[in-house]
Amino acid sequence: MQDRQTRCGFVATLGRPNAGKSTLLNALLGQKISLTSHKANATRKQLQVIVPHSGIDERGAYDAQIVFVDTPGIHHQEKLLNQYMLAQSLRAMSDCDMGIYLAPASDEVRHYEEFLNLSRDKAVHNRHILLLSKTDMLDNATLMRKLAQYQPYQSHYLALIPVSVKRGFAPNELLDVVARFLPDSAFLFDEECVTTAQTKEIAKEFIRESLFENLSDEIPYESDVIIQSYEEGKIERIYATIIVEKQSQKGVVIGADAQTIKRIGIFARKNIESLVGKKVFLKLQVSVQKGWSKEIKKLKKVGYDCTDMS
Ligand SMILES: Nc1nc2c(ncn2[C@@H]2O[C@H](COP(=O)(O)OP(=O)(O)OP(=O)(O)O)[C@@H](O)[C@H]2O)c(=O)[nH]1
Ligand SMILES: [Mg+2]
Repeated sequence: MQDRQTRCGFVATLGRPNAGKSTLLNALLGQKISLTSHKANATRKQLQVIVPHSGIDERGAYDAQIVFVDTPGIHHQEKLLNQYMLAQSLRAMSDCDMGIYLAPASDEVRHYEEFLNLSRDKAVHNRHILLLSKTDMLDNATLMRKLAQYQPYQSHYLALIPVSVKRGFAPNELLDVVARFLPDSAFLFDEECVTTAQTKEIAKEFIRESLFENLSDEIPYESDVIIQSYEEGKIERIYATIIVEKQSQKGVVIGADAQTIKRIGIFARKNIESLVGKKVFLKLQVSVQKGWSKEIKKLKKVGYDCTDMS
């Protein structure tokens, strides 16, 4: 009997803000690891999610380890943090073996053209699956017209797949297609490993997600989270600081009778508890750090290292 092949590779998940990248990765893994939000620009740095998959195709029977790299939405803004976010996406385009570009079904095709231009000299340029996402938002006839509009670009993409993560999503069908293009390689990670991120980093992201969920206007964009300490034990004890730009924002985050910060804490704690499978004690405080996102040195303290942005 022939040995099963092993395949392993890095797959950048790319697209404009709010395209559904992080939601897709959570659905492929079957577990929430990446923060998601109805507000755009939620993901700020790369996150690796490792999905095992086995199958059989024209190359033979295989066991695969697919390392999906979640990235911030591709957008252009002058602020240093936004430049860092774009650099994270560009780096994934260069470093990964292949990509998945998510184009929401309601998007205009010109955005895909912009991606092709941006990725011109990158590894994923002609090595990506074009995923038409959020197809549940269109009727069938419109979806067919949309698919036809992407046909002229077929020399650039490996496959064109319509997907709705919210309705009738079949992860294995997409994983089969991804695995077909993965390099032959031994596994790079332990088989039980689902992410290269530390639990502490994911906890930070879940608290940030709660800021996006519970606060409006500019505050989610002008705030971030620093985990001061993460103590493992029968109960995980997490002490974290929410940093904001202005004194007035601190008041909003805390809220009347501290009701808002309580809500933020409960929402985040539930997600962290599901992740670690244990009770979590989460203590949040708020600190005003004016200009925290405007200087390289300050951003580094919050976890965004801009020193070698490409
Ligand atoms: N209707 C519909 N909504 C979806 C689908 N997939 C994701 N969404 C929603 O789209 C919004 C954005 O999802 P995210 O996964 O955070 O998008 P993202 O591309 O990671 O966004 P950024 O990190 O900001 O770039 C959320 O409100 C999701 O619930 C889908 O298949 N159908
Ligand atoms: Mg995201």
